Amino acid sequence: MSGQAIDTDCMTLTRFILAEQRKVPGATGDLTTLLTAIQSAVKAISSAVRKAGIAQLYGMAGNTNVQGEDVKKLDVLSNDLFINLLRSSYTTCLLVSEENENVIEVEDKCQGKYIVCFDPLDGSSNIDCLVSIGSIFGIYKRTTDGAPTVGDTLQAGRHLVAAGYALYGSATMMVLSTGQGVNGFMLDPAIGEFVLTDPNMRIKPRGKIYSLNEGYANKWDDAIREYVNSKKQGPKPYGGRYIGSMVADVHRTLKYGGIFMYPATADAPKGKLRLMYECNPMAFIIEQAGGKSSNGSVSILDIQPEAIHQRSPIFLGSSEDVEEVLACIAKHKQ
Ligand code: P6P
Repeated sequence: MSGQAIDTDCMTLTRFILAEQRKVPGATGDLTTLLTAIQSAVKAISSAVRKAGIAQLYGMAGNTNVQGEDVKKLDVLSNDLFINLLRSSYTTCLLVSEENENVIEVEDKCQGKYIVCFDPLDGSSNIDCLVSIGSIFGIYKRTTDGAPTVGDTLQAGRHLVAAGYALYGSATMMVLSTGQGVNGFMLDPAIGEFVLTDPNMRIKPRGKIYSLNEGYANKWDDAIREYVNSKKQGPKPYGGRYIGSMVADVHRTLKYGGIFMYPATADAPKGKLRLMYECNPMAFIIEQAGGKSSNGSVSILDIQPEAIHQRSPIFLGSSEDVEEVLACIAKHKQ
């Protein structure tokens, strides 16, 4: 019979998460349920992201489909999917979304012990030119009793229970860590499952790529300008790569090595990227893969959050590359 052979024993994300749970004595299975809910949201977003291009192809009006029904913007749809699937997993009590000004409190009857911070569709401004975009999430466990409050969400990244991202690129990929290393899963549309394709992902100690928006060069401080300039010197200068979609830039950094940066600028003294649902989850993943993260002074994961939408400068990637830019920053502070 022709056609693609089906692996009758493939390691799906669902199977992997369950196997991880079995390694934890006394595990209730709530994290498994929660990660499965996130997986379902990502599958639905992946389908919508890919259909959006087709919708444009058939010239559908911006906000209505052929039935004249209102079509939600992709970032609104993605946010609704995350919120509804997380709520209905009975494992969460508070949600922090890039799309919502305030913390979302899950109704009593659906409450569980986890807190999820997420950017449901990061880089969505890139969708019309078909540049890869992604979803980013970080999971904490509540540490207090009684009614959950916004204070429960303000936990440093060091306390993350799990974090990961989905990349809607040439394929749809989920990269996940529950604190025992990093694993990558590719969505196989033939079976509708994420399949383990990148076990135990590790980042090189040093790469050959630097990644930041050089359009702001006149807004950088001297240390960044000196570091970036140094990467262009010598017989083997680094390559410059910048997609402008954090998930795509960080995934390339994880796969190929090098450094991703969104430093403070004169216009954005705290940088642009958000600590709780962009910087922390990505720093968790990179550090779990053997890399390094920093805000220029300390590991991203050691920053004590004060507000759910606060921003942070970020340097992320191969440990030797991050250490090099930090040495440059330290030199300029003397
Ligand atoms: P800039 C996308 O809008 C985003 O939030 C991240 O995905 C990306 O890394 C960054 O902003 C790009 O920002 O200022 O370089 O366009």
